[in-house]
Amino acid sequence: MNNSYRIIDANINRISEGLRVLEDHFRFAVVDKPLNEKLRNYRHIVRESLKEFDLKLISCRESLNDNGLNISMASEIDKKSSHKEFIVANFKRIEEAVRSVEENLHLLNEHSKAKIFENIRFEIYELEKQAVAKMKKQLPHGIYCITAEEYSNGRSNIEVAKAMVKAGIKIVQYREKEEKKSRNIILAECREIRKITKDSGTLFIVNDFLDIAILSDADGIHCGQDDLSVADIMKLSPSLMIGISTHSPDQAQKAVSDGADYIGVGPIFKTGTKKNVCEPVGLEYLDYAVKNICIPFVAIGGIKENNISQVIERGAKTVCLVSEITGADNIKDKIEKLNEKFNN
Ligand code: TZP
Ligand code: MG
Repeated sequence: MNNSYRIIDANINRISEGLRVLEDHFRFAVVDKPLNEKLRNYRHIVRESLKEFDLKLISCRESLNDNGLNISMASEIDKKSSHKEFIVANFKRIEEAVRSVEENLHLLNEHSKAKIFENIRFEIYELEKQAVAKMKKQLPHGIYCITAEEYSNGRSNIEVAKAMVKAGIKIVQYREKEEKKSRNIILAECREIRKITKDSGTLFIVNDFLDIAILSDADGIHCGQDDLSVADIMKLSPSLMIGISTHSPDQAQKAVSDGADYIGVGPIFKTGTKKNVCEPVGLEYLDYAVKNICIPFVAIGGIKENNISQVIERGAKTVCLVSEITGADNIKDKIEKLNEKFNN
C-alpha cells in the first residue's frame, strides 16, 4: 500500500470538513451568501478533482487505527473561545491539509493534480483574509460623534446619545474621564447607550476603558498614546475594533503596524474639549494621512460647522466633532447641516 494515498485520503476529508464548517457558519450564523457560495464551490472542486482515486483512497483508509484520535482526545488545543479564533483555526486546518495533499500528489508523480491544489491553497489564503476582515466592523464614513457631558448644555450623556442616534449617526463613542464619574456609573451609562445604539445598528465605541467596553458589549475601544497597547487589547478581546489617537506620522505608522483598525488624526484645529492635548497638528498632518495611511482614519479636534468643509475637501471621509454637536441647541438640526457638507 502506498502511504501517500492514505495521507491524501485523510487530508481530503480534513479539507472538505473544514470547508463545510465554514460554509455552515457563513450560511446560518453570519449570513454571507457570496462567501458561503465560494466555500461550497471549493468543497466541490476538492471532492471532484481526485474522484478517479476514490476507490484507492478509501481502500487505504484506517481511521480506527489512527493514533491521531487518541492524541486529540487528550488535548485541549481544539478549544475556541471566539468566532474569530474558530474561523481562523478552520482556515488554517484547510490550508495545511491542502499543502499536504499537494506534496503527496507530487510524490505520486501526479504533478498536474498537485498544481490544482496549489491554486486552491492560494485562493483559500485570500478567502481567509476576506472572512477575517468581515468579523470586525469597519469604520463608516460620515460624522463620528463623541459624548462630553461637560459640554452638553446640561443634557446627560444618555439624552445626547439618544439625540445622535435619532439623527441617524453611524458611530457614537462614549468618552468620560474617571475623575468626573465613578466606574459603576460609567458602566451603567455605557450599557444604556449600547441598548440605544444596538437597535439602530450604530457602532458603539468606548474610550479608554477596556473592561467597560467588554462588559457593555461595545463594538470597539478607542485609546490614546499612553493607554493600553493594541497587542494587549487584542489579548483580552480579539474581536473589538481598535482605534488609536495619533498626532504625528510616526505615531500613525506605528498604530498601523501594531494592527489598529482605524486611527484618530488630530487635533486638526485648536480645541478646548480635550485636556492635556498637544498643539494643533494642522491640515498638513491630515494631508499626510490622506496620502499615506492605508487604514480608515477620523479627523478630529476643533472641527466646527464653519471649517468642516476644509477637512472634507482635503480627503477626510470620517470626521469627528465633539462640542459642536454635544453643545448644539438642536443636535438633530446640527447633524443634518453637517451631513449636507459631505454632499456638497
Ligand atoms: N482627541 C483629539 S482632539 C479631541 C479628542 C477627543 C477633542 C475634540 O473636541 P472638539 O470639541 O471637537 O474640538
Ligand atoms: Mg485615553
